[in-house]
Amino acid sequence: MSYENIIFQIDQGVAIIKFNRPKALNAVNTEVLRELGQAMDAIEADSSIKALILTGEGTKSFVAGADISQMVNLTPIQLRKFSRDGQEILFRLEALPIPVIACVNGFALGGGTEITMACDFIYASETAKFGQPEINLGVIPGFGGTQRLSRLVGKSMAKELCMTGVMISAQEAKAIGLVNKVFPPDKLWEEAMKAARAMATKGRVSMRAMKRCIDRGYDVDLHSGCYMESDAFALCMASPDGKEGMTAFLEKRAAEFKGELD
Ligand code: DAK
Repeated sequence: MSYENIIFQIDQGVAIIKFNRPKALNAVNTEVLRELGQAMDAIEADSSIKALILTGEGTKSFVAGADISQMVNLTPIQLRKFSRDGQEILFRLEALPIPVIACVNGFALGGGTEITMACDFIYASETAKFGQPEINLGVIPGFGGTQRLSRLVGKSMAKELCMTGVMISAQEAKAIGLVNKVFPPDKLWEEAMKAARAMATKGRVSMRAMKRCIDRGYDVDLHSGCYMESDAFALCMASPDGKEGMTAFLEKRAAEFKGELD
């Protein structure tokens, strides 16, 4: 499979997707969405991939939003498709059974911030900037921004960011709970890889169950979420990985997870 607008690599079980339109600060157009879909197909089909990192090519930008020069020429029907395709890709990203880190090396604006919020967590460079500036263009976020931001940082903070359209620094994004960790630019990639590699050694069955419980449980009441957790916990215990993890502990050795999903 060939890619022109993203770079897709696999490094010892860690998949890497780099947005690769540096001249347009990695703005997302319909081609980027199509290639992301292809990369997602490849990740879903390869059980040796245990973690994914998303980042931007170059030093200036993660993704500076949807490509305004393309969007401005789309008809309302094409725009609805663009928005639904973007939302669909982000649902797929969110539902991957592996951990996904957004490694934000610069601007993450509009669609850029929306992509980071569909990842499991965000590591950012000290130089990164986040924001939902769509209001400055006379539109609103179209890839789930009005929905995911309020769930992550609360309704009033989401309203302030979307209604003012201001950019915030990585440190501010960390203070409101959008970003997990902030690193100097030259340490960001190393730290993201370190976290991805550490998670890649964990059991695939428990990682998938954990992610589903946290994501699906977040949208239901506490009792329903806890029932979901009990079922998933019992399934993990019954799985070969669960047995291996417990046995390895009792035998004082490192666990060797096979990651059989069924
Ligand atoms: N789209 C297209 N090109 C972009 C771009 C973008 N979002 N952002 C930057 N570029 C291009 C610039 O046009 C420029 O191209 P050239 O002039 O060199 O050809 C090049 O990247 C470098 O940008 P600047 O010269 O502007 O660089 P600066 O360092 O001066 O400024 C900046 C960097 C990130 C502050 C600035 O470029 C900027 O404000 N960019 C726009 C950021 C933005 O507004 N992002 C949100 C886009 S709207 C929907 C679906 C989706 C969405 C909405 C609705 N539906 C279908 C309903 C999502 C919307 C968005 O994401």
